[in-house]
Amino acid sequence: MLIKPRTHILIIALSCSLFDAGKSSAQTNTPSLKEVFKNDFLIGTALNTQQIEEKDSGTVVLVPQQFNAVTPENVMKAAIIQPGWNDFNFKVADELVDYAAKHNMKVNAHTLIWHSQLPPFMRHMQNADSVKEYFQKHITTVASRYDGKVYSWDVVNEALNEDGTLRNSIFLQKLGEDYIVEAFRLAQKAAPHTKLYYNDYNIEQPAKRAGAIALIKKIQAAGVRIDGVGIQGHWKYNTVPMHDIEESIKAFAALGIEVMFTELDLGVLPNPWDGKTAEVSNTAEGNDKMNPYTKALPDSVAAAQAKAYADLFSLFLKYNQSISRVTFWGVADGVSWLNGWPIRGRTNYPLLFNRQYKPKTAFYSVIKTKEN
Ligand code: 9MR
Repeated sequence: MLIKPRTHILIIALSCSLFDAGKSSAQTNTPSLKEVFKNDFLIGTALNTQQIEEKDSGTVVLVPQQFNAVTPENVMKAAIIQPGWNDFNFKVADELVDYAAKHNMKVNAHTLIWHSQLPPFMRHMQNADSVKEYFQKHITTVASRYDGKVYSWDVVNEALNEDGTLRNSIFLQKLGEDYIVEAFRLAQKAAPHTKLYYNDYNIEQPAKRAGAIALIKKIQAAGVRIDGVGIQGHWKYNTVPMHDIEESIKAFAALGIEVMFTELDLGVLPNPWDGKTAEVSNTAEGNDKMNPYTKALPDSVAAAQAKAYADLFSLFLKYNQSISRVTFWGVADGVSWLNGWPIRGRTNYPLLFNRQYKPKTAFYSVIKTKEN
C-alpha cells in the first residue's frame, strides 16, 4: 500500500504521541509526595477551575498521584461564590467536592471572610447593619452547605497588618474588633463537623506573629472553636526566614492548635521593592532585569531553590507532631500566580513541578529529606 507523505507525517505524529503517553504512564515510577510524607502531614495543592474540572491534561494524573489535600485557588472566595446578595454560585465548588471525594482527598475550603475579592455589591457598603447581615448570611449559607463535605475552612484570611494590629478592612470598620471571634462563632454553628482555621502571610514574623497569637487566644477565651493556623509561606528561595518559621511553629503549637503551611511557594524572581531594583523597573533594561529567566531556570538557581525546599521540609519533619498539612500554592510553575504578580507576564519557577508538569530538582530534594 502506498502511503501518501501527509499520512506518513500523521503516523509519525501519532506514534510520537503514543510514545509520550507511554512516557507519562512510566511517570508512575516518580515518587509520590503524599506517600512519602503519609505519616508526617497531608500534602496539598491549590487547584484552579481547569484542574478541578480535569480539563488540564498535565494535572489529571499528577494531582491524585502526588496530593491528598486540595484548596480551591479562587472558586470559593466571596466574589465568586456569592456574586449578588441573593445570588450564590456553587457550581465549581461542588465539582471540587466531588473531585476530592473521588480521589480520596481532603478539601480545605478557602475562604469565608477576607477583605479582598469581595463581591462588588458589598465593597462600598456604608450601612453597618447591612454589612452585619451580609456577614451572617455569607458565613451561614456557605459553611452549612459544605459541612461534612469539606474537611476544613479558612474562616478568616489575612486580618492582620505587619505590625500585628488589625487590618482596617470593611469588617473592622463596620463590625468592630470582635468580628473575627464572631466569624468563628458563626462558622462553628454552621459547620460543626468542619475544622476551622485562621490563615495569613508573614505571621512567622515576630510582630505579626504576636498579633496572630493574641487573636487566637481571644477566640479561645471567648469559648469559640479554632482548630488551627495557616502560615501561608510565600517566600523567596534565597531569603526563607528559617529561624522565624521554627519559632512560629513552636509558639502556635503551644496554643494547642494545628499548624499548617497553606500556600507554599519559593519564587526566584526579583521584586520591585528588593533594594535598588525598584528604580530601574520601569525601563526596558529594568524589565529584562526583572524577568531574567524567560528561557530556563539556571542550574545554580535550581540548586539553591532545591536546597531551600530541603531545609524547609527538614524543619517540617522535625515538627511533624505539630504540623498537620503542607500545601503548595499551585501544581506547577506555569500556572503559579507568581507569573503575574507583582509584575505581569513574567516567568517564575516557584513550585516542585516544571511547566511540563515534570518533577524538578527541588522535588527530589524534598523527597530526599525523608531518607536522611
Ligand atoms: O492565587 C490567587 C490568584 O489567582 C488570585 O488572582 C488572587 C486574588 O487576590 O489570589 C491568589 O491567592 C491568594 C490567596 O487567596 C490568599 N493569600 C495570597 C494568595 C496569593 O495572592
